[in-house]
This record gives sequence, C-alpha cells and structure tokens, in this order.
Amino acid sequence: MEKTHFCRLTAWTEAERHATARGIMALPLIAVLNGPNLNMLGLREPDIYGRATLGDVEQLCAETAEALDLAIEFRQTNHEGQLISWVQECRERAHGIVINPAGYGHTSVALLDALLSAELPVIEVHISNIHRREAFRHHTLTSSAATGVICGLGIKGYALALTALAELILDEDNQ
Ligand code: CA2
Repeated sequence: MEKTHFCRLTAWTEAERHATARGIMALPLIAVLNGPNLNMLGLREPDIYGRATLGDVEQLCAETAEALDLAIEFRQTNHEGQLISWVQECRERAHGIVINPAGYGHTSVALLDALLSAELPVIEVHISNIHRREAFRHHTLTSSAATGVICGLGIKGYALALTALAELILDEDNQ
C-alpha cells in the first residue's frame, strides 16, 4: 500500500492554485509509515486494535492532512529494511514523519538509527496502550528518536500526530 495525498480543505486563492499546479508552492510533506502486521488491522484481534482497517487509517490521515494543509505519503511494509529505506528517503523529501513501527519499535536499533539520522520531527504512534500490555511492549527503542509518542488512543492517534506535526512545522517556519 503506497499512496500520496495532496489535499486542502480551505478554499485556494487563484494565486495559490497556480503556484501549486506549477510546483512553485508545495504543501509540507509528511510520511505516515506503518510497520509489520498493520495490514491485518480490523481483520484480527479487534479487542486490542479495534475494527478499523488500515484503509480506514489511511482515509483518516488523508482527511486530517487535508484540513491541516499537509500532503501525506501513507505506506505500510512488513519488512524492516524497507521501513528503514523509507525513513532514509524522508531526510531529503519530507517535513516530518508519523510512524507506527509496530513490533520493530521494540526491537530495531537499525530503525532507531535511521530515525535519528533523518533529523526531522517524528511522532511515534501506537494504537494500543503498550504500557497496559505485556512487559516486552513497555519499552520502545524508537521512541528516543521521537519528538512525541502517542499510544492507547486507537487510530485517532494518527490524526493527533498529524495535528502535532503541523504545529511543529509552523513553529519551525516562524522562527
Ligand atoms: O499498538 C500498536 O499500534 C502496536 O504498534 C501494534 C503492533 C504491536 O507489536 C505493538 O506492540 C503495538 C502490532 C501490529 C498490529 O498487528 C496486528 C495483528 C493482528 C491483527 C491486527 C493487528
């Protein structure tokens, strides 16, 4: 699954429409990256992760991005190296990262290293409250590269993460 949404809810001025169409003015790009097994969302374990599918998460992110004047690239992979390559790409292309590293958050020093070297604001999201679950889920290696971590709020955590990133980017621009 891999899609880019360029969207905006508020009305464009004529000048803005021309500028974006000609590539002069681009919306800030946020990579929304999802790790292993998240393609199973809504299909199994609804008591833990709810009934929303990954498609529903993508739609929520697209709608939220539209309202915030952000562009998003929404991706999911079951492969650690792929996730790392996507994070590496972000350094040159994106303004921020929302990542649900899933199981790799608990295990992957390599993913942590990639996130650190991206030098971008990162919000880590977990759908479930990992602190109310098994002890091995209480610690995430990747969180130390994150500006903020959201867990336990279901898929709404993705929308909150995009909102937080929009504010962080705006603050950066105003400095
Ligand atoms: O709560 C989260 O978002 C997690 O990142 C989800 C991971 C888990 O390893 C983390 O500890 C917390 C699991 C990915 C989702 O796996 C599913 C498996 C079957 C059905 C639905 C989801």
